[in-house]
Amino acid sequence: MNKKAFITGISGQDGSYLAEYLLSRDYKVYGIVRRHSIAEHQDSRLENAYKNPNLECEYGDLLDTSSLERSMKSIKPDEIYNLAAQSHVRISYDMPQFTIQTNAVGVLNMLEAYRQNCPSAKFYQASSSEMFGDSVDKDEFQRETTAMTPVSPYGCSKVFAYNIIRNYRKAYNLFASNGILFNHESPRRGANFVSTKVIKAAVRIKLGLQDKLELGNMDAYRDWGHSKDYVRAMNMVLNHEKPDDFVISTMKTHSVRDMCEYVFAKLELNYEDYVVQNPKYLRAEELPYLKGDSTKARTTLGWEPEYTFETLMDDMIDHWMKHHE
Ligand code: NAP
Ligand code: F7E
Repeated sequence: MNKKAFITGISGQDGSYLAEYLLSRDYKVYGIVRRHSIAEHQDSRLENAYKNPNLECEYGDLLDTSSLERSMKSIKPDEIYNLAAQSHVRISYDMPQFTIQTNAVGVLNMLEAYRQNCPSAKFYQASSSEMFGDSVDKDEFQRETTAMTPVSPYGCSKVFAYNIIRNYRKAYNLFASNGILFNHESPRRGANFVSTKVIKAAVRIKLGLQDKLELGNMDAYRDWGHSKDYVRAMNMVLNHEKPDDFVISTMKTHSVRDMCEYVFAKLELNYEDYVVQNPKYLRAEELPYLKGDSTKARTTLGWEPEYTFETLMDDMIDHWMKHHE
C-alpha cells in the first residue's frame, strides 16, 4: 500500500517541492491550505503537483485545532511534515504575536492532534538555523550541539518548537524529529526574501524594467542551498531508524554582497551601480553569520546536496529571465 504523507505549509516553497518529491515516490499526499480571498493565489505553487491524482488538499490552519484533528483522524498518515509557519524573519518583528502563535503554539496544536489521533506516525518539524542566533562554535560552524541564542521573534518561536518536539519524543515515545535547515532558496522562493529580491531586480535591470535595488544589511552571511535538495533531506530524516535532530546545510557561507556581485556579474552588470541601502530593510537585531556543519546528516543519512551556491543562483536567474521574456 502507498505510504500516506500529511504536509502543512504545502502551498509554500518547501511544501510544494516536497509534495512533488513524495508523489514521485508513490506516496499518497495530503495537505492543508489556508483560505485566501484570491483563491487562485492559494495554490499557485502546486500547479505541477495537482497534475497527480494522488494529491488531496483541504482547508485547515495551525491555529484551528478542529481542522488539525479532523485531518489526522481521517487521513491516519504514516508521515507528518509540519512546514507551516510565518517564515519571514524581519516580518516577525512586525507581527510577533501571530509569529509565536503559528510557529510555537501551532506546533503544540499539531503535536497534540498527532499524539491523540495517530501516534504511530512519524513527525518532521521544520526547525531553522535562525535558532542559533549569534552563537557560533570556535571553528565558525553551527551544528546540532551549538548553543541556541535566537535574535528574532521568529528564532525564539522556532526554539520553542524544537524543544517541544524533543520533549514529546521522550515523554510520549513518539517518532518526532527536527530538521535544522539552513537557508534554502529556489525559483519558488517568496519575493520578499533576499535571494529572489536580488535576482528578480537584477534581471529587470538588465531588461531595462527597473533602475535600482534597495536592500538592508549587505554584510550578513548565510549558508544558502536549494530547496529541492533540502526536501529530500526531510524525507530521509523521517526514514532514519530512529527519531533524531539533523543540521542540513551546504557547509559554505556567502554574504548578501557576494550574492549581488555574483548575480549582477552573471548578467554583465556591476552591482555597485544599482544597489542602494534603505534602512527600512534593516532588522531590529541582525543575525550576522550562519554556516552549518551537516556532517551528521551526511554520514548518518547519506544526504548530499546536488546544488552549489552558484548553480542555485543560476537556476533562479534562468527562471526569472524566462519569466520576463
Ligand atoms: P513559506 O514559503 O513561507 O511557506 C510557509 C507555508 O506555511 C505557506 O504554505 C503558508 O501558507 C503556511 N502557513 C503560514 N501560516 C499558517 C497557519 N497559521 N496555518 C497553516 N499554514 C500556514 O516557507 P518555506 O520557505 O517553504 O519554509 C517551510 C518551513 O521551513 C517553515 O516552517 C520555515 O519556517 C522553515 N524553514 C525555512 C527555511 C528556508 O530557508 N526556506 C530554513 C529553515 C526553516 P500561505 O501560503 O497561506 O501563507
Ligand atoms: O534574509 C539580509 C537580511 O529574508 C537573508 C527564512 O527562510 O532563512 C530565512 O531567513 C539576509 C538577512 O532570510 C535584505 O538582513 C539584506 O541577513 O532572505 P532573508 P533569513 O532572514 O536568513 C532562515 C534559515 C529561516 O528559517 C527563515 O524562515 O539578507 N537582507 N537586505 C535582506 N533580507 C531581505 N529579506 N530583504 C532585504 O532587502
